Amino acid sequence: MKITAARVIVCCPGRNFVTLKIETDEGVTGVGDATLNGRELAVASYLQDHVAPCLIGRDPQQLEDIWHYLYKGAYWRRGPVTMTAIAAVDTALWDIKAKIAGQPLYQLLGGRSRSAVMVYGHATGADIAQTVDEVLRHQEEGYRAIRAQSGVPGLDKVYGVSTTGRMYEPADGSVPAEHDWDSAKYLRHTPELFEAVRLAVGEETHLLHDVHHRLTPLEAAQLGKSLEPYRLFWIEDPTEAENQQAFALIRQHTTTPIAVGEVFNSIWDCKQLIESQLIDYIRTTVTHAGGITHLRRIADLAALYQVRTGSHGATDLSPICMGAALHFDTWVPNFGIQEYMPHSELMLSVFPHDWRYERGMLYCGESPGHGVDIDEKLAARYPYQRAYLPVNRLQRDGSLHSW
Ligand code: GCO
Ligand code: MG
Repeated sequence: MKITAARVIVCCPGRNFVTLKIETDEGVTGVGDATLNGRELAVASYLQDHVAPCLIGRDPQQLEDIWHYLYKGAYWRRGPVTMTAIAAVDTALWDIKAKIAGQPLYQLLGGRSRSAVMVYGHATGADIAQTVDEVLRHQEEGYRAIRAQSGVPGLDKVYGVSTTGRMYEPADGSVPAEHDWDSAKYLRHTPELFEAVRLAVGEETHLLHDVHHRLTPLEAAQLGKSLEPYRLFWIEDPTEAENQQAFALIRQHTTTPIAVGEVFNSIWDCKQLIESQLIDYIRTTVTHAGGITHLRRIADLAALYQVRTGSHGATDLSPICMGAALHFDTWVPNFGIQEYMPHSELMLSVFPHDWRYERGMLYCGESPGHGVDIDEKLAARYPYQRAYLPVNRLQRDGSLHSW
């Protein structure tokens, strides 16, 4: 069997998605997600101009060799653009391999470790009262784990809080929007939020929170300590993670569990965090961390240190990523939780899929492959529209801060 084409499809059915479709001389095809929010066309070009010509004529079944060919063969290693492109190829090739075997993908990984995948949903509100209402609505809908974010008094636009009343979708505009930030205001507000939320939901529901890289290590330690009475499932990205050692300081001061890794793209980004047991959950995804082949290496390393998976699952990852992630989650022994931000009906119709959500759990399908495809005709009706993630500035003097 030989690869005959590798085509990049860029579409915007409400938000941008980049998809790679690999075709073979025997008619079997596979798809992979290559969406890197706000930098979509860089990955599209990487795939189209540099990767696709090297794939033609190769045996699609040799996906391990192709992974290393693309990783070592580029000479320039790692980075979000490269690793997202490699991930798309890897996901499409796993799809093809499983279709050839006539098996759902999780069977090729080692089979089923669980009957369903526990997810967390997003509850956001402009203030504490609205957030509590949203958390209760999610609880009634069957969610067992809920992420709570709320507006902060004195701050205009805050990460995770929708300004339109619709689902939160941060990428927008012909140039990046500007948000403002003040860590002291946030640190005063967040324990009050979780006191109210915990009181309202009772003890059984898991609660999560995303700090979005905004605190210093010491501030993050203060936050973790102040949230201990409310027994969170995790705080996510409490500080920037380039310096992995920084997490040691947070760890010394708090037992609130920590999740990191949605912006990581390789095992090297989290090696020290995992080996020194500085985190509890690793959030790397199929799409941004080199595909199933590389994510499996990360999960296996994590298992040695009792770190569990908690894959990123925002709407900027396409329904293809979700399909592949659910096969991975169904197999991976050290599964923790899966993020779930539902896509719109339109987005879902562009990506026909066999996975489904039911009362707080996601289920991968049983059809051969990862179970997701792209309707190219429909996708062609929604051309790319430039959109950026916001930038963030300190309220006190306008200095640029992590968003
Ligand atoms: C999350 C994330 C997202 C990111 C987004 C960036 O935990 O879901 O932080 O909301 O901000 O994926 O593209
Ligand atoms: Mg996050």
